[in-house]
Amino acid sequence: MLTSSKIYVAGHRGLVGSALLRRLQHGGFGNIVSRTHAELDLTDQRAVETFFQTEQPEYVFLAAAKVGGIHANNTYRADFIYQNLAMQCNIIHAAYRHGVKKLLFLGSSCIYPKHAPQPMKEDYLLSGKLEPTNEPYAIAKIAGIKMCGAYNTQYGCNFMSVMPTNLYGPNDNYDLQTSHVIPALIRKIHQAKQTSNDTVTIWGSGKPRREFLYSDDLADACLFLMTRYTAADVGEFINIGIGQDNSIREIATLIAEVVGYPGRFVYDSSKPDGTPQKLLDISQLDRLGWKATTGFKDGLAKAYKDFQTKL
Ligand code: GFB
Repeated sequence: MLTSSKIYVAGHRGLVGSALLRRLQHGGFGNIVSRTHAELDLTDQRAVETFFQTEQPEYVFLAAAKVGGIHANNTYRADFIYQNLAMQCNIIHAAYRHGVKKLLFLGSSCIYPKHAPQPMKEDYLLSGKLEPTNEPYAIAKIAGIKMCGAYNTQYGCNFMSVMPTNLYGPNDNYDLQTSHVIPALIRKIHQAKQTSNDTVTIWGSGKPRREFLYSDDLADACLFLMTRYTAADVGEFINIGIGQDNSIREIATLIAEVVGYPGRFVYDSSKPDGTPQKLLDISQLDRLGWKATTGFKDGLAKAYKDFQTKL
């Protein structure tokens, strides 16, 4: 991939896509194309085909997805499976038809079985039952991995799949009903501090463990893989994470420190815990020579700053 290459970032306004855009611009890549949702509906096959026909991108980052936290995944089950399957089908097929040189497909660590041994190695895929709260989303992401693999085998494409762990960073979704845990807790804890409320409610037991990667680190890893490796080098897909996790209770405590909130937490057991632990085995990525650089507390402080700019 050259700095003059034509690169399409699908989903450039989201948490991952916006980080990719920043990273590409920082790396001197100046020929980037993107479209907002209003300009191009990625679930519309004909519109996607016309876009590829007109723009002829050489490289594609497929970061467009219908995403959300545990409650959104569990509530909008049809939207999560339909929209994700449709978007990725349309983009991957159009990338093949228009001779895209390399495509990077972003999945999620929820593709692994609910009770997979920890840390989760790439070859644990499809070795057990999925977590029910996000099964439709996970099935769509598994289909994306398999689709990239099938196009590589049958048509000689170079479509690489990466599985990031849970993410956080600028441009996150702070809506309490649909967001992931970090933006939700940033908002709840900030509001409790502003209103001098001495408790904050945490969904579930606070015991599940999650690994969190800062979105700019993910973008850096994607660029590292895209510029140095082929899909064949990477295998079916590769995990991207930091190799460490924390309980939700510990994460809430860290956020309270960042925000400067002295109150305590109460737990709402009517809300689901989801997967008990999601920690990725990152030895493959480690062998290729990439490591995350943002410390968790620094990343949380940056995310809190981003939230404050949105107030
Ligand atoms: O981030 P989160 O929604 O997604 O929740 P998952 C992680 C954990 O935090 C769960 C708890 O145990 C939640 O019950 N939690 C505590 C909260 N308080 C809150 C809160 O106020 N809001 C939210 N959202 N959670 C998603 C999947 O699973 O992770 C997706 O549904 C995707 O498919 C994504 O894979 C990365 O980690 O449980």
